[in-house]
Amino acid sequence: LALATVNSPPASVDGFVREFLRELNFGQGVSLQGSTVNDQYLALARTVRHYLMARWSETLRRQRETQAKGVAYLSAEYLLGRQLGNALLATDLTDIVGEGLAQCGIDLADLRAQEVEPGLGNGGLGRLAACFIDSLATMSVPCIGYGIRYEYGIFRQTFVEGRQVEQPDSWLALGAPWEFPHPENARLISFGGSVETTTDEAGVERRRWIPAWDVNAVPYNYMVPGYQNGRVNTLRLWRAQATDAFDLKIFNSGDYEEAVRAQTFAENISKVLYPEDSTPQGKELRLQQQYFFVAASIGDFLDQQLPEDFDLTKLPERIIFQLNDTHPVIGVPELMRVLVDERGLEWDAAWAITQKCFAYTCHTLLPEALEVWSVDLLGKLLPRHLEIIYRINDDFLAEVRERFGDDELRIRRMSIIAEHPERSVRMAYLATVAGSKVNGVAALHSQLLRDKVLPDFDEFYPGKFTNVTNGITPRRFLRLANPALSELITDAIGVGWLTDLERLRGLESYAEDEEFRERFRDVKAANKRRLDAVLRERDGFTVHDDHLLDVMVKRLHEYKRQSLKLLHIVTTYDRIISGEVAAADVTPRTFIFGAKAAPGYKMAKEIIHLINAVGSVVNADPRVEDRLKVIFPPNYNVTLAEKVIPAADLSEQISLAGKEASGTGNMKFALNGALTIGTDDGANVEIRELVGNDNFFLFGMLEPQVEELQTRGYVPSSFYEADAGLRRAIDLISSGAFSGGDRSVFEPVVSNLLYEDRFMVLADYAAYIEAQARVDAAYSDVEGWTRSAILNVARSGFFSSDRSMRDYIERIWGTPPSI
Ligand code: 26W
Repeated sequence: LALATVNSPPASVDGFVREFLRELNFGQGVSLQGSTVNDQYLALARTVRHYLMARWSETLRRQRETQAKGVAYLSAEYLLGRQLGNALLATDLTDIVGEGLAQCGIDLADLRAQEVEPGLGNGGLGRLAACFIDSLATMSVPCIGYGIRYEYGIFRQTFVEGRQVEQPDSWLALGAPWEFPHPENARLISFGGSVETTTDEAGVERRRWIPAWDVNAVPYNYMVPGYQNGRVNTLRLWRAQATDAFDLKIFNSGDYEEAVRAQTFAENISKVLYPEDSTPQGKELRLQQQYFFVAASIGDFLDQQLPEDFDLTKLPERIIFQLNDTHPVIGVPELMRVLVDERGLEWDAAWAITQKCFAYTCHTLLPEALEVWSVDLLGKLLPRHLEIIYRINDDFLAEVRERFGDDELRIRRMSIIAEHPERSVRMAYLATVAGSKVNGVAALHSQLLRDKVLPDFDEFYPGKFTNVTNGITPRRFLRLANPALSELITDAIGVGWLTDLERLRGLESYAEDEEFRERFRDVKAANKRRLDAVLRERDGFTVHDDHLLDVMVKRLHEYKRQSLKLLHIVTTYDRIISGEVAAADVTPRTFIFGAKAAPGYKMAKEIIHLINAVGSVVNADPRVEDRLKVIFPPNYNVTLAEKVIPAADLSEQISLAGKEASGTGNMKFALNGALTIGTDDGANVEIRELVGNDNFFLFGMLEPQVEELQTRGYVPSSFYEADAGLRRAIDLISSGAFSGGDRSVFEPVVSNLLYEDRFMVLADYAAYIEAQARVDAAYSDVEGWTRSAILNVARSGFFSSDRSMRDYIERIWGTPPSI
């Protein structure tokens, strides 16, 4: 029996050193003297894994025993960030490991810096999934995360003459110490072919899918440790591998090249993350990816996680499949296919189960981001699934007819199948019809989802729509990213806040404490120096510690309005060089941008070029007297976020109202004591309500005003004509001042703003400039600013992803915490 349990190595410095050297010598195959930093990092990661192993196997054992209801989080993206620091925090081994490594002559920080983060996501949606699984593990909720083990994650961004150039992200190249591959548990995933009617033993006619080709889905398991609670959940990512049939071809056909091509074709499925953010690229490979991971995950759950004699009508008591946006929605017809075609259930029984087993989270409002798949493509790749979707739609529309009569307009509006511009499946509609609940990701977003995107469905399904405001894990984004602030907090309010973030309220009274304010400022200054050191080494940038640090980090998208931020910078610069203000009277500011553009998104790439161009000119102009600095470190990712956010004074959240579903960066900044300048959009609304108007710089049109202006007819050039400051800023860009006199370089950006401006940058310009003046005034009051910053921290407890998880449990999942 003793052999059945996994034992942890001793949690002592000696115990750790022994274990570490064993991994270095026998795992990595090197002596301490002969080891590289990478050897040491890999050995350390494996050693830390040992300490999590007993908890992991105990978690799995308890799950088998209790069969408690759990969550299967289905997400095409997980933007995890580095693992080592988080694993050390979860096991409380940071000090022991630091000391043990020091005895070996190694600096823990050097090994942490060696880790390449798994960037298996694009932005907000992928990072949210990572925060959620962290919170569920910490709250002891049974959860398995399912996704894709991309061989190449989000591209590495470089700049060549200020323009974005993408490089492959070979995150696996130096070893992957956190993963546990299980090729023996591979599952066969089929594609293509046709559907036949057959008669079963009972003489009943059944549809049967005869696929044309298949690939293996190989599971790779990753530990998801809870914070010092003895629990380790699982993240299971699937890798595509060619089946033996492909190998056989190599021998049989004699056409070696063709056989290898076929193998490459199959394995391409998990080769690379699609770097598009917010515009669905209707690519066949993308649909293959989606079906690949969802079919593997649902099959895995039914075959591996349930007892053999399980009564499938009880499935909703065991699992909820949470759909992270529409990417996994093909799971709906897949579960129907498995239940009806493979397990022999009647359609209605299967549908009753399916409707209880899925819930859908929508992460957008942009119409172009709502996924549709053409019926042609679906029919070619997944013919049986297409049939099932048609049947779901027929049944659904029959219900609509029953309620509303032959209201053909309504039927056409609500049909899961769109007829124009080509016949296609609206995945968000399918998810809404199939899901037990549909949620948006912030209060405003959920409201707009009901009112603007899916109003017919809201009317048809009372009670189906709900909100769960996003959250962020305080373990990574406060404790790990900002140890200095964490220590200050603990000194003030004691321990316990890290798993009960509302306790930060206890800091409110400290906002009035002069000595605390000074310590708080010291922390901010230290974080700026830390960022300075990182950026110097990484890109050669400096961060002045006497500058207001003004930060805009997020994907580059027109709706997020990096160009509005740019117009503010250009206006400030113009005021200096035109002599309107003395440089000495300008609040010294360093502007930091971080943003990747989808490789095919032209305008976004032009804006990146313009940011870099403005930066080069402003930074080098002696008239500015170093009071403005624009820095744009390439390849913004989770690792860099952890250094940038704790140093920030001002958080830029300036999307056009009604366009940003939630935002989560906004929460990270507030929690780390930055003040927000922001529109009334996404979760900004809730941030402002909580931190208070006095501690937030609100500006810009509200969503109804945006709507109104749109209907009235928006003419951006009229704002240009009417505002001298705006005119000067735009004219300065057009003049070639940032492009060596060449007026053509930024012409596309300028004419887009003047004649199109889909996201109303020019309409909000004046309000933004005015709000930035309020920022300058507030910043000059050092004590007042610090007070506001502390109140931002104290009042951000709501934005813990632990709270988001409690809301999901209560409103959607009904999964009680396990033991
Ligand atoms: C298929 C193409 C595609 C790819 C990504 C369509 C849509 C997306 C996502 C919806 C983009 C995304 O990441 N959305 C963001 O989700 C975050 C987490 O909920 C929110 O905080 C952001 O506001 C939202 O833009």
